[in-house]
Amino acid sequence: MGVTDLCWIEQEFGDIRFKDIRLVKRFKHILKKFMQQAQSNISSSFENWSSIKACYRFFSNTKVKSFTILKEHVISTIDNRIRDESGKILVIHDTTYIDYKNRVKNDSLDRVFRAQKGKDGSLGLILHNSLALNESGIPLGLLNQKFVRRETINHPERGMLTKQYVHTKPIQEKESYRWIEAIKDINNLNIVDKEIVHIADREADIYELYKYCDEQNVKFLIRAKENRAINKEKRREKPKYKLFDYFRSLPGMSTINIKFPINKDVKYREATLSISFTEFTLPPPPNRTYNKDGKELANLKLWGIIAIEQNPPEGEEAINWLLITNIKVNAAGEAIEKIHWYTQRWNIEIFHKVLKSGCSIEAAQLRDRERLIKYITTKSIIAWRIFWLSRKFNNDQNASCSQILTSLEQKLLLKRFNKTADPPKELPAKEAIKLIAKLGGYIGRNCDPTPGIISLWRGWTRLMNMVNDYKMLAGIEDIETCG
Ligand SMILES: [Mn+2]
Repeated sequence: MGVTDLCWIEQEFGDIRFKDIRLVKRFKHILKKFMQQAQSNISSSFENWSSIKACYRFFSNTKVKSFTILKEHVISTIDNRIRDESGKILVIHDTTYIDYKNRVKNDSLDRVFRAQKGKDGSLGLILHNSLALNESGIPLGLLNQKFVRRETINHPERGMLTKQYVHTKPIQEKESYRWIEAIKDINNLNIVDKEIVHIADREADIYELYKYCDEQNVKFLIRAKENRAINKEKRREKPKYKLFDYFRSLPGMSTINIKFPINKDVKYREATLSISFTEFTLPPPPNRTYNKDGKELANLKLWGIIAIEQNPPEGEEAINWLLITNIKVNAAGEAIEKIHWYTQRWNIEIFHKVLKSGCSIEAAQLRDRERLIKYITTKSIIAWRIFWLSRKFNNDQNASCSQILTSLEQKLLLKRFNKTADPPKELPAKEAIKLIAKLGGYIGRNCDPTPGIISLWRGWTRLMNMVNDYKMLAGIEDIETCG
């Protein structure tokens, strides 16, 4: 099975139903084209005007729902991939802001703010994703996706549209409720026999999220933001301990070395972390009230792990993480495991980069909110697939090249690098990935790390163009069959 033929699309979306059977066929064709031309927008993904028009018509058809597309991918993620995993499933949550500047002049989009003093932010969409990974960081698929609506008001002093301030509202009415809602939705999927851990950065440090997880026995690992009062016995008691001060005062219990990604030329940096952990109780924040937030405001029993970098290199910000979890941490090994999970959070940033730069969703020519959402949902599946491809076969020593490429694609790839035209049967997928990345600018000396996702998608696009040109010149029909 090759990646570019329809087989994976059949596997992933075999059961998808729109109200019209022709729409199913169209959808699969669009996916195939998007996969071949990941970086293109609609008009350059297709060869002729009628296909372009058909694609636009697909996204504007009211019978096509983004919900249907996502749901089918979520089911396949669970049934085809999560089921096969033996370890824990890490679900990483994060929000990305999709920017359409001010070229879309309608109020179906949201103000997404960039730091520009005295100017209204640009219009766009706020996308909250929940991506499932296994413990070695292979992305298994999306389990949830939300487009958050942002309420804006005219700020009286600044004289501009701004995010509405909502301190006085209950959590269900706040924008931050998305973090809890996503976890609830995933919990309601009832994925049985798998241990799921929800992971998020400091934005998700929300009492109600911890409370929901506590009530539902849902596991989480979240980085703390607020220096909350902890270990109080009575609600009105004057706090003796603050979260950060308390954990910083603990003696170091262990050290670990981690390698983690950074946004620089060198992709990774190593760090030695000193670790301490202990349990604590988290009372409801003082501004929660009976009327606004209900009466069940429990003291939660949680564990905290603090990881502080020893001797960070000059000019680098030292790692200083305080992670909160409702999974028991009684031994250094258990604390270290959680730190490793947290380093996997970075993968959602990579996913968002693939979606925005790799799949060019900000270059979409669509204007309407609903159409954009359907388009972005479709591209999200392509972004996941490319990401999955790069991870899955970088690690798997046994995978063969034919799991990713059709024989024609293999031949052209090898020819391009002056290798024998008949691929040896044992050419590993890992080598093919390297060659594809080389097409995209990866140097691939022995000392280089495995190829990054950027060179991979660039190389991927080039290879697909080579294949298309070859087919055109040789007069080969694009036959769409599977099996
Ligand atoms: Mn974030």
